[in-house]
Formats: sequence, C-alpha cells, structure tokens
Amino acid sequence: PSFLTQTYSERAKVNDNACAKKLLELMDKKKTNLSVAIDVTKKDDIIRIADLLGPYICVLKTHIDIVEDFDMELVETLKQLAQKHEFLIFEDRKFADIGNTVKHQYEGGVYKIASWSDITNAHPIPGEGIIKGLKEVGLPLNRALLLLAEMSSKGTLAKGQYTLDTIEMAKRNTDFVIGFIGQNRIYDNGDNSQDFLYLTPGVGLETKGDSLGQQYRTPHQVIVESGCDIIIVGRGVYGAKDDAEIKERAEKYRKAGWDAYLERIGQ
Ligand code: BMP
Repeated sequence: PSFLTQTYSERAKVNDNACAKKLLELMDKKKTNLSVAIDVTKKDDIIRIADLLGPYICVLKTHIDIVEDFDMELVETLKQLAQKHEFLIFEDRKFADIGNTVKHQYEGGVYKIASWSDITNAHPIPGEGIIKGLKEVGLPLNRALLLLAEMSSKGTLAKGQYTLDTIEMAKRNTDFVIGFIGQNRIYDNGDNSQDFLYLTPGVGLETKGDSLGQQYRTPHQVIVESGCDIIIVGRGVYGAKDDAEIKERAEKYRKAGWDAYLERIGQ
C-alpha cells in the first residue's frame, strides 16, 4: 500500500533511518503533525515560545542566524526542551554551496549546527556533492537531511524537472536524506521501498500570503489534497498578541493538521 494511507506509527516501524523513525513515533504518540517556525530574534522569546508550544509540536524549526543575542546556551536550552517535550529540532539553514564549504558551515562557525540540530536542509542546486559533504558531518551524529524540492513562494524556480531530479538525488542517498521540503507528495511508489517525509511550509488559515511572495494553503489542502506529512506554520502561530493566544493558535493548527491526517488515512 501507499504510504499515503498508512498511519505514522506503521510508517515508523518500516523506516530504518533512526531520526525519521523517532519523528514518526513521536508524531503518533503526541498526535501532532505540526511544526512551528519560531522566527523571532531574541533568545528569551525563542525559549519561552518553545517551552509553551512543546506539547503541540513534533518539530521546532529555527533560523538561528536571525537571533540577535545568540549564544550556545540558547541551543543547550533548546536541546533540553526537545527532551522535555519530545520534539525534534530542525535548523532551516538551506545550505546551497559545494560539499567542502557546507561541511564547514554545518559543523563549525559560530552556530555549530550539527551539534544541536536533529534535522537540517539543503538546496539541491550545487549537485550531489552538497549531500556528500553534509553527510560526512551529519551521519556519525545520527542527523538527517531534507532536500528543498519545491518552495511556497511566488515565482519559485524549484519546479518541474528540477523537482523530479531532486527526488532522484534523494533516492540515491537514503541513508541521510529522509525527505523533502515541498508542496506536494511527488514520489510515492506505493511499494514500501522508500518512505520520504514531506514537510510543507506556507500554511495559514487566516490569510493567503504576505507582501513578499509567501503563499499560504490550509492544513487540509497540504495533508489531504497534496499528501504531505507535516505542516510548518510560522507567523500563523507565533504572531499572536500574547502567550495564551499563541497556545490557542498552536492547538488550532495541531487539530486541523491531525484531523486532515485522520481523514487521509480513513479514520
Ligand atoms: P510563515 O508561516 O511565517 O510564512 O513562515 C514560514 C517559514 O517557512 C519561514 O521560516 C520560511 O523561512 C520557511 N519556508 C517557507 O516559507 N517556504 C519554503 O518554501 C521553505 C521554507 O523553509
């Protein structure tokens, strides 16, 4: 059967990537396919929101280079919160350089991403060397990679043959690549040979987009119509007026995403 109609826990059993397995298991346990993008710029705000949202999310998505007062204590705290609430950390770094350069960017520099982020992502634009470089750092640490197969923004060049070639690249690197950032479940051969996870940003219930090209779809469109697995919501959640409303919004998106998943698997 297609992975589309299987439960997250069934898929966890047959996925032999430790990181993907853990993710599918905790999604099933916590009943959530919601990832929140905490795109705020102060350390204390990230920590406060992460602790607040922990119970509602399966993945905490960061943009670590927008944090004004970054220090390693921030990522240590996020790691502790990830343990406390059982979620994975995904640094949305969008690597896009040659293998040798991304290796350094992933392992070292100011942020030492590989030391704290379970999942990161890369553009396939440089060719397969980018995966090989990241893999040298990430695999020994049991990290995993997502490839950007499509984007949510208006006019994206990631489409058509580019997207199909991205999927082929992933199929050749299944020891490290666990899935995609994308808008549609493009590859599902239905024969259980390889289960890729689809994480989808550009999700909003209230608006259709922003003034800078972002385009939003609903959790139902993403999970049921497009067959993706995890909804990524940023401003739709953290852009609330206070903590109580942030929580309310997280629960609203969690429920919408989970109900859509139940509909898809026919439960
Ligand atoms: P928001 O829901 O506030 O629009 O945020 C979306 C988040 O997802 C941002 O962190 C953005 O960098 C990321 N993102 C996206 O919007 N579209 C993509 O195609 C890929 C992304 O990583």
